[in-house]
Amino acid sequence: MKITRVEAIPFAIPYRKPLKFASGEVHTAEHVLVRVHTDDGIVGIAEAPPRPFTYGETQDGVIAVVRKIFAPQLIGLSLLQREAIHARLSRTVGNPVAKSAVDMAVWDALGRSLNLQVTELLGGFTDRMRVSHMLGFDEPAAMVAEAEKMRDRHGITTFKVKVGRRPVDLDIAVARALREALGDTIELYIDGNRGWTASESAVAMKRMADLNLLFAEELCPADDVLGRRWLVSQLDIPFIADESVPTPADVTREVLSGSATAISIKTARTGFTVSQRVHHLAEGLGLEIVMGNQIDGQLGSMCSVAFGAAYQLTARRAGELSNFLDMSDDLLTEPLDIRGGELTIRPGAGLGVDIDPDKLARYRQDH
Ligand code: MUC
Ligand code: MG
Repeated sequence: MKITRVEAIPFAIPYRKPLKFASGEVHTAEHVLVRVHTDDGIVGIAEAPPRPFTYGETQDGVIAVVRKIFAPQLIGLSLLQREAIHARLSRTVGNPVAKSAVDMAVWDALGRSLNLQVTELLGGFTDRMRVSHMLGFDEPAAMVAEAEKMRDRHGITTFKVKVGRRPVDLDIAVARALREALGDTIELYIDGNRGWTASESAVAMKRMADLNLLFAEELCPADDVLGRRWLVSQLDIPFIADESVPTPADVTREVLSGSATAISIKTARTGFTVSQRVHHLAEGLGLEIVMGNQIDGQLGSMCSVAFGAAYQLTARRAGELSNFLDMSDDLLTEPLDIRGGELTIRPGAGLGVDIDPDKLARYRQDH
């Protein structure tokens, strides 16, 4: 079970429907496939979705740090030495997406070596999660039509609506149109990606008080320290910290200072090893968790559901697992299928999914 090689392969797959939100937009999934090889011929896989507008990482940067720093540090270690692997990755500052993909590929390789599912190794609470779909910026009628399509085709009844950095009347009109068109049976919450100020957020939340929102996420920047505490103290629904809590220390700081009352876990930025720490911390602090989406492809979405299904706390709320549906294609041999509003773990070892070599050859950018 010794690591012999770590590969970082850039690939690009266009979106059929680009996702737009307050902090950026994504037209093409320019991700990195990480493969961890062992001396037994096992190959673990994971994908890194760089988000320069959130964490500063780029596709080129992910490849450089994996090839030049992480690979030489990990070769020769056993897959069972996950804490040693974590300690070596942690010597490098930042680079959360690159570290996470390496970490998750190690877990996938371990599962394949032991013939066990990753979700079983992590916790094995259940084999599925309810799905929440993230709706990017558009006109109200188009966002309602998208939500209805997701409900009718996939049974999805939880929606996260992107708000912020465009006219607040438009954001409120979208949330209102969704509630009116889809009724009280859907769950609805909003994510501002830091696009409003604290006072704009407070006014908008008052105007949406009758919409029965489930959560409000990252409406204003955590760096507006007192403004954010002031906002969170007056809300009567949980305020989710997402990009402001990329590490367990950030969770502790933001929650204990009153800047957040719930958190998003994204395996794309905390892998499995650090996501476990964040989960256990949140449980100890009594926080709700939503499994978030870093605009992941199918492999990344499988990583999210493998983690989310492993614990009661993460499986309780719908996870954001469906934005791969907006991509024109993907790399897996068997596409993921969301049915009855749920995404289920695959029965195979590790993450239970495999890369289609023809698709990888078509979309890889390094030849
Ligand atoms: C989200 O929840 O914020 C947007 C940027 C990113 O990194 O993740 C998405 C979704
Ligand atoms: Mg968010």
